[in-house]
Amino acid sequence: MATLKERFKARADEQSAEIKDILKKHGNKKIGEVVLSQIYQGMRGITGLVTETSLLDAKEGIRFRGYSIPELQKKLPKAPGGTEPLPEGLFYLMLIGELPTEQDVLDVTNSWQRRSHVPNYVFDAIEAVPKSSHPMTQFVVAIMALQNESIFAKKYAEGMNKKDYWDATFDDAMTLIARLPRVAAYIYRRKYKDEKHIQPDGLLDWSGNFAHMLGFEDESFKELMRLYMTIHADHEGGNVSAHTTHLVGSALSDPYLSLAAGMNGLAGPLHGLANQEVIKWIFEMREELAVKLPTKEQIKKYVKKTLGEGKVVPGYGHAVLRKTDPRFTAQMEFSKKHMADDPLVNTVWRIYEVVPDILKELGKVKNPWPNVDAHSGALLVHYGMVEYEFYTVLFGVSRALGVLASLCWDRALGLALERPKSVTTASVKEWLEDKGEIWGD
Ligand code: HAX
Repeated sequence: MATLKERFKARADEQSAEIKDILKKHGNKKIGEVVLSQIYQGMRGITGLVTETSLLDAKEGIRFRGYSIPELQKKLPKAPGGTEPLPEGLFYLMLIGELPTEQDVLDVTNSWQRRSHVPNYVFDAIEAVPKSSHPMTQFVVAIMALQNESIFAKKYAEGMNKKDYWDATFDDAMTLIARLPRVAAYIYRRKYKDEKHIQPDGLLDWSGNFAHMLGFEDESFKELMRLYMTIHADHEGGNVSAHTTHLVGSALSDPYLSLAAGMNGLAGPLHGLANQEVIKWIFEMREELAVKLPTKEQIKKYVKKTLGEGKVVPGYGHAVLRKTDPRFTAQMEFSKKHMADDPLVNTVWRIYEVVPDILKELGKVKNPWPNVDAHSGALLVHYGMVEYEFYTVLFGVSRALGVLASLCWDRALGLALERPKSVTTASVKEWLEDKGEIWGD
């Protein structure tokens, strides 16, 4: 029976041939036009990247290889007795493009188990930075320390044929994903649990084992981790973490260097760090109001105060989405099932009833609806994970699945070094006065 690597290679060869044909026939077809404001405004809406693993529709939300989150919750294999999808299955889907069987998922779990040993010098590297360092800083330090193991870097130094880039990238991606839960759990236990580390359990799936190493044995927390790791994995290619990983990888920086770069982007408050900002903001609101479950009126006042201080409402808005994020909805459904009476979760739901109207009133916010980060923290607090500075690391472990599956595709398709054109305002002014071109090489 073909291995995951062999299946991936077969799919990639098929796709490469298809792309060659498409480019031969349609390479000069226009895909849209760019207006001046877009280059000053974060390249919003400019189609300029190929990412095979998922596609974001502004109204529908994310689809992974054509499947929505509710569809994946039904169709992907589950842990024994569980109801949430195993992220191993999503990784398989993103890589191969087809839904996996139970056996395919088991094979991924086993492969990650076999590759999961973290060398001691990685823990030493984490120990070398102060405990007070942000968990995302420690996480990136760990990824950089793991880079010593890169097969891509080693083979490139030995003189690898470009036809083999995908092979070394695949191995690095698999090994890196296998090791991330261990280093993330180490950082959590080091910083928050008196350095009482927990050894991995080789009988558990990837997320179940992660929950175990973090110190959470409750089966419903393990289910939450499976859902969490699935829904945070990928959001097409233009978001900061995915785009950065792809950009750095396009210089043939190995998967470790590329992922570390992407994780530094995820650590920004307008991106992944928003998950910690949401809970910090709600905790501060509850403290100021001295209540566990603020009323809608109290929330309204607090939101207006936040906006008046020139801050954003964390967890709301999106650069592409124009409706409630289906990742928010999936978490809401989970909390209705497991913790419907939790006051913090109810606060999140009340905020959802109040914030969109206030943001709409501002007249400038393109998407007043909640994103993935608006809900995740409340679920974690429910199970006792109150250390919100750690939340973005959880997001990062999951995001590695998507961006590394994409990196395998980048190398298998031989995608080019990314090098868009930039301009200066002086050159724009000349162009506007018809005195010169703003594009060139
Ligand atoms: N609260 C207050 N103002 C907001 C806002 C919010 N939640 N969302 C957007 N705006 C403001 C913008 O700051 C901008 O104001 P200025 O013109 O004064 O600069 C204006 O509305 C237009 O912005 P936009 O076009 O609607 O949004 P962008 O594409 O520029 O930015 C962001 C998208 C997600 C960065 C933005 O909505 C935001 O800052 N949200 C809060 C932070 C957050 O939740 N980030 C996580 C996003 C999802 C994600 O990546 N998760 O990892």
